[in-house]
Amino acid sequence: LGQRGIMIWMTGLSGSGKSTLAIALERELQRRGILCRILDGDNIRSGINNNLGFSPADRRENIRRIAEVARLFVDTGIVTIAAFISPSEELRRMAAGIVGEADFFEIYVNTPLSVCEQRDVKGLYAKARRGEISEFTGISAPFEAPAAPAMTVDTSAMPLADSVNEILNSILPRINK
Ligand code: GGZ
Repeated sequence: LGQRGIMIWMTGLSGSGKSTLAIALERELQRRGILCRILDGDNIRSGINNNLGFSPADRRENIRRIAEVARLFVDTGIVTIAAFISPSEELRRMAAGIVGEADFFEIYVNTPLSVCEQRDVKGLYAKARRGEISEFTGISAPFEAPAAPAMTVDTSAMPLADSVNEILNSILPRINK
């Protein structure tokens, strides 16, 4: 395998664009022949973590298992892209500790809450405002901004392709052997 593994950890609110960014980044990596894997709610919360909800304890266990699985991928040499809210510095430091700080590239998808709420792709913000979903991040549960992310992107202020290019410029030198 002519590549090194790295963890690209996207953190941000629901609707901030983490998954969209992850998919666009995956496409560009695949175009360059780089083996990569996205971990997101669609393949983790529906499977290995289908017994977990959104209490602080469940979010912690969610992130812990994701980081343990990610470490296996990264150690295999795979560029591993995680797209989870991971709402606190403590959770993200735990993930970095499990994966390995040296391999952990943290991206803060800093799309304003107002924009995420306007997008409301799945109608979850409206439900949270009506009190139909409890502990909803940004509404009734906290989101703590990263203290020192490797990169910050705002999907409402910059074209997606520009964000992807910026990420690629930072990570390609660390991937190519
Ligand atoms: C936050 C919730 C909640 C609550 C369901 N709070 O936009 P989505 O729908 O697809 O992404 C959100 C996803 C968040 O799961 P994560 O595993 O990323 O969260 S964490 O890292 O905090 O464990 C949202 C949906 O699940 N969702 N209920 N109460 N997001």
